[in-house]
Amino acid sequence: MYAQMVDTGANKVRGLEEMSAQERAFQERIDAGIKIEPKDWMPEAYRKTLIRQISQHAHSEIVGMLPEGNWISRAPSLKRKAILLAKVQDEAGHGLYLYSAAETLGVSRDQLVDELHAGRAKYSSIFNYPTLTWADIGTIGWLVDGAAIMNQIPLCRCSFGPYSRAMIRVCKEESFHQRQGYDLLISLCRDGTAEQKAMAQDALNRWWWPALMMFGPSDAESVHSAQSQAWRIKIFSNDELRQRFVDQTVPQAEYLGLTIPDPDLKWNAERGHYDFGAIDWDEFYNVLKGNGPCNRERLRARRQAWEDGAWVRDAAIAHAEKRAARTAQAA
Ligand code: FAQ
Repeated sequence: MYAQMVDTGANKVRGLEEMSAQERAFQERIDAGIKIEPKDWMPEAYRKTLIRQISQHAHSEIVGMLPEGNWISRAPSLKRKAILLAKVQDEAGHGLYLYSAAETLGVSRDQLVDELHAGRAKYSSIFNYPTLTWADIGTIGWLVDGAAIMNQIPLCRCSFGPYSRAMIRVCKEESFHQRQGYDLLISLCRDGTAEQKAMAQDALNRWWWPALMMFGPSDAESVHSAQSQAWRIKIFSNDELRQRFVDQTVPQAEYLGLTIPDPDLKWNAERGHYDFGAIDWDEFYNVLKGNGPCNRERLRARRQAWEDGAWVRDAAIAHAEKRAARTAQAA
């Protein structure tokens, strides 16, 4: 596939004949489906691309705890509270696997977290929107985790071993998250009152378009897709995954009796896919620049959590040092 010169996005990818012998051998390994492990030789740009994507992904999981964490104390029953607590805790775990996967590439978690707190690192645009009602919690599980799974199942087959292995467990947990969100919406829409259904519709109206933006810019605008696909860091393009997500989600909305807020949405029998309306890319880029409804609040909350946790880190280091000294004395 590589020799045909991949050109699926805004950037171009070098052909095999333009590469050094070492780069060519590396590319041929990837084309043969052999995983790259941390100690293997890799082009510097491959390493940097992975650190960029994996760390953005890790930050998304950690910042992504905030919108849902907002509702833990207000969940309407003990059962829903326990489910939500477990979900938010899972997201923390995902962040930690991902920081660990990034660390195998020679960068430290502290460096990555510093970048986030300095406002220099990206995380998913979706987490800059507010959770205004309880229906938002169901909608996040259904749409946000649904989009995350659509994007992450292929990543289980990506070329970098530690990332692909982390994704297997993450995807299993994300499936549970998606189901719990949909289950919550079934309670509101099929078993609930007219008011509860209206609350779910309002949540869908607000989250639909930001969920579609999670997949990133259109293929024509995507800066990294062509090279990342050639390296099998990405298996499918942003638009391919977005289309799959729309196709999968429309029947789920119909089952709930909810209307997707897109007048241009319609089944295209010729393509075998749903056509959908234009995404407001100005909104997307504005959120990326830090001007979304909650960007500032999210960063403030993360910095505060980091500062409040300093005593835990200090205690853990003091304990480790004491143990090491005791072991050295005994030896
Ligand atoms: N938000 O050239 P591309 C979750 C940036 S996890 C912010 O297409 P690429 C679980 C992109 O970084 C959700 N920035 O880039 C959960 C790049 O900027 P850069 C996160 C975005 O990397 C659920 C620039 O635009 N998932 O939800 C976004 O090839 C519930 C150009 O874009 C992952 O991170 C965006 N939406 O493709 C947690 C999955 N889209 O670096 C809690 C792994 C694009 O040049 C609760 N990541 N950008 O400054 C990926 O698959 C890819 O990185 C994409 C972007 C597809 C996100």
